[in-house]
Amino acid sequence: MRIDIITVLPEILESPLNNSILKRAQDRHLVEICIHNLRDYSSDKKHRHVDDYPFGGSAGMVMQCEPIDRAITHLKNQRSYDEVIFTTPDGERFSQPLANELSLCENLIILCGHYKGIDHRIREHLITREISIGDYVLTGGELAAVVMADAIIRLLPGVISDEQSALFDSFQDHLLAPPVYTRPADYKGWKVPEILLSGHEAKIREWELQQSIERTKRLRPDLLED
Ligand code: 6GU
Repeated sequence: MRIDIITVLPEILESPLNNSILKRAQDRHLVEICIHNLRDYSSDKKHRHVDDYPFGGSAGMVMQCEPIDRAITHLKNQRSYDEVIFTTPDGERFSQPLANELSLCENLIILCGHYKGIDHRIREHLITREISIGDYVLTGGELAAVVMADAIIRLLPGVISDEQSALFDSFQDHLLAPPVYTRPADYKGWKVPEILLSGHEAKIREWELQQSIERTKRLRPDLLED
């Protein structure tokens, strides 16, 4: 998979995408992440501006068509893309099923929203999918792009060491994960549940499932309604 991210703030994306599991995934060529500075596509060679005042006189600045069109066209001339995603609080809600779906794509563009918004003609003509990560407003779409890229990349085959582990995630089966424990079995009198020390494999799996169901009923009953 290849993910191209277009942003005015490349620095925000660098660290989270170039550490730990996402870094290793790139080193092992399981994913290619390319970050593009939108200002490189500005026709204003001196100030490299990419935004302008909105028509109609409202407050704030709006990202212009031209730099975005040039950036996206430049990428599309090199390969075909499954989706051109725009991160925006008024988009479709990001979720595990959507991460699963996007993880099957070959090439993705993510355009990070900023300022007051982007010229609506970009959304009409170039964007294929508008996605929000939740009902709250961030200063920009960069953190949302990182969240989406992380959720998608960890699903790619080989990215997570235990190939099975993504299948057992909370949400994949509409259940929260059971609690986990490690040594020591008794820490200051705080004891690990007996069953986990018993060695009865089948009983332990049954206990974990019961824990998952109980935690889901108590903490996220909405997950069981679907
Ligand atoms: Cl994608 N962008 C911004 N600016 N705020 C958000 C968001 C995106 N998703 C939730 N809040």
